[in-house]
Amino acid sequence: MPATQEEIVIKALDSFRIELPSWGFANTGTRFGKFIQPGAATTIEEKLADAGQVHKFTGCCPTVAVHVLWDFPHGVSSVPETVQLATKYGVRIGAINPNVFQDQIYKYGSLGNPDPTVREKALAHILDSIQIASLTGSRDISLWFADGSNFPGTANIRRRKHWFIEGLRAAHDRLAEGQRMLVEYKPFEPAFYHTDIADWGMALLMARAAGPKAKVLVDTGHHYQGQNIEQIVAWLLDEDMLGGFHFNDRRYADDDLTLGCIDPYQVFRIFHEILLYEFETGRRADIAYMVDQSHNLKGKIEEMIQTALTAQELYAKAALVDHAKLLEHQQRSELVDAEECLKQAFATDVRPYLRQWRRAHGLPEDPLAAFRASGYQQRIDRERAEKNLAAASGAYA
Ligand code: AFD
Ligand code: MN
Ligand code: MN
Repeated sequence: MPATQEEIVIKALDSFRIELPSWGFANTGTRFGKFIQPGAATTIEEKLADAGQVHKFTGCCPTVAVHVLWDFPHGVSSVPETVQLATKYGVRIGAINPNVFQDQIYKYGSLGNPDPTVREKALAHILDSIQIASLTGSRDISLWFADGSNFPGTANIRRRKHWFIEGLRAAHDRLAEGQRMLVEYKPFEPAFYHTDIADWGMALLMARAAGPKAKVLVDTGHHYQGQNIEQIVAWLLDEDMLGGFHFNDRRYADDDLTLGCIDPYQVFRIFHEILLYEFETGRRADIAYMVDQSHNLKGKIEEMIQTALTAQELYAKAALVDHAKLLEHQQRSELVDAEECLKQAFATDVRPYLRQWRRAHGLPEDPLAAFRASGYQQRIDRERAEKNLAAASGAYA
């Protein structure tokens, strides 16, 4: 007896989890300024409390990615308290994100800096982050580098490639058993002439050179217009080199908008390639689904709830593709029938099944409405307004 649509979706949702970024709850902005929100989180405790709300109402966000400089103000010594705070708010610490892009010493790069003392400092920070990961029980260290240059002729691209491989290898060799290093790529910004790890090919080569515990991290906003992201995903899956995602949506560049707000069909196609890989190989893709968004204008917790619910909905739709039928149509180049396998699944209204899953897990059928009714946002707006508005006056100083 074939599984019903509801059974397929429920099974997919039971295994789908997406990790929240601590930085998504804090005041963020663009290089043109920040719009401060009264209830924004300003401490790691507040970030974990807010993330705990998203998980409480959605049931699919049990872990929180943290940023070492921003979330561990006292470095390694603040780890035990942070781990306790995560437990207090019903979440766990997830990926550890080193920060080798905002200190003044990184003006000309971190692992790619021509000054060996800066490269050493960047490596030391990454090694500290690996130690933090061991203390928090995190599996992944997510490495993003802003390194690059703004003007032709000012950086030796090949030498920087070698410095990066040297630094990544040294870091890789200090990974504990079970830990992974996720190498993220980005075509441009903040560097506007060349970025040292600019595309999936460079990240793949860097990860391969670093060692077997290194994989590629695909940030959906880190691609040129028109790039076929799901093709990159299919290649990395086939090479067993896809470590995970930083999900967001974009209209033009690394806009860090709400997942699915611009192109939900692309997210569906990414999930489809992963689920087709699992169907064809019989292997579970060991992928970290993570959010990486800047919630500059919407309410931060509301936007995070929107993101989690959209991710669940698109993953559920992708789970409804009839893979056996699709493979047959592909084999016979029956183009319309093959395409219809995807379009039928994408067009399926899975919201009744999502509501069923939530009921079965004691969750509100409408998580956003339930959060709004909880009064949590009004409370934190009152409690945090003074320090945030003080920050607002400072933001324009
Ligand atoms: C910025 C970068 C990159 C990185 C993130 C968290 O573009 O996506 O992963 O900050 O450090 O969005
Ligand atoms: Mn990212
Ligand atoms: Mn980004």
